[in-house]
Amino acid sequence: MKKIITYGTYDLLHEGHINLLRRVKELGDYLIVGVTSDSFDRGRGKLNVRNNVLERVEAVKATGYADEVIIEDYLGQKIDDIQRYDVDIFAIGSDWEGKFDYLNEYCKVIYLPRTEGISSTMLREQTEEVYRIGIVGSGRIAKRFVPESKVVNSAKVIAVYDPNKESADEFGEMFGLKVFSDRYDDFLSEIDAVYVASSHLTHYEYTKQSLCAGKHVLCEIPFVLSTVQARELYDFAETHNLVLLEASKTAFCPSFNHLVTLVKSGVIGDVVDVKTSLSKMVTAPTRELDAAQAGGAMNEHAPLNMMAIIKLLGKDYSKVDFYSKMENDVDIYTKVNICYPRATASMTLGIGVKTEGNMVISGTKGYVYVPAPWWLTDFFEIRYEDQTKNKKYFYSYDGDGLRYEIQEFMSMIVNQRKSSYKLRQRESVAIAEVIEKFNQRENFKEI
Ligand code: C2G
Repeated sequence: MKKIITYGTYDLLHEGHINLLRRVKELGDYLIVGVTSDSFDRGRGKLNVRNNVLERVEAVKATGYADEVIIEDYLGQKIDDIQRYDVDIFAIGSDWEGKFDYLNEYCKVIYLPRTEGISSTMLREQTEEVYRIGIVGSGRIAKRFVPESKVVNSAKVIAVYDPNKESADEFGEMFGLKVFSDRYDDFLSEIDAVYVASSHLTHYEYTKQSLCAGKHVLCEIPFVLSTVQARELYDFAETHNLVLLEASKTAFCPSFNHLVTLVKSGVIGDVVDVKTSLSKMVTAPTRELDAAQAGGAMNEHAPLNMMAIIKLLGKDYSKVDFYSKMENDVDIYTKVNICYPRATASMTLGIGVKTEGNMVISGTKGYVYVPAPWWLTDFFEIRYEDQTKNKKYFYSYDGDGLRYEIQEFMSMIVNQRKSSYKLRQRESVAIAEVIEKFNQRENFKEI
């Protein structure tokens, strides 16, 4: 029996795919089709695939050409599959001409002519709705947003708003955007969605005004500094059918998502402690050191660290204590101890004290070590008493990493999903709650 294998994403299955599968099948007696997993596609930069892996597998099966469908989940798998399934021929479309010659060592490699004039990319573009995005703020983080948005389908940044006209003009010039610096309503009237990347204390107002004008909002961290405000904004978005998402970038990053699912599935037993730290030194004058602009290590760094703790231990902590080193009314260092009924957690945050920015998740069977900078997760290791069982996980963290949160935001808009399991509204409210407790100096001690 002659066995053939072929691979693909098969997004929005079309005539080109069907022609290829038919011709591939004709090469032998038994056809195995490898369909890429969602995470494998994300890992190789395909962020815009429309159908999920189950839909794509079903579509391939429905062609009737595949005798077996398998999932392609890692680089190098083709070599394993060819040997494991004792494959005679590897066949793929001519757009890959030459790229898989290295498989000749294991089986015959055949490139079949591709069907001209049709592709998944073309179909995605034809059916794609483009959402016009306006950015509020023109600082450091806003500058990273524009290039990152370019790799996400449906997202088109067209305008910037900043009351500081000079800064807005410079930003607009740099990225070819329409510039607004006084009338916020005029800015809103030109766009469908807003990315709020202005200074902390302005987040609530800009988000509220944008939602009131019927615009979806992606808001930078810290989202807002009060629970009441957070709930009010989420409730408003919900009742008005709008997407509101906190831009907690690590929460949307594939490697961090994988870490959470591994821990949740019990690889280190019951989680008993989560320890995170993040320090970024700043020098005056800067808003991070200005109490009037809600500066400080907590407001700056608690959102990402608290997000990680909540994703791992939940939002129902029983007690939280803060220990801070203060300078001019701003915490340049804060240690936060969080008690859960059956676990503990801590965050060590600094803007004027330097520390190692790693994360350690301790469990009854082992622990996860994520080296600094844990929030740009591209590697972690699961470690056990018996070190031979340790396992290392490597990922790529593409660009500045904002593409993952932009992709989630756009996917929520396009698919009319109001909530993201990667960061639930109630989790975002719980983050605001901890920050609020600190700002109200609850269980607070100066050191
Ligand atoms: N194809 C074709 N004609 C088209 C479009 C695609 O013959 N007009 C072929 C491709 O050459 C490929 C298969 O259909 O053999 C699947 O294409 P995609 O879904 O685009 O998958 P791809 O990204 O090429 O994945 O490990 C994955 C593989 O490397 C290929």
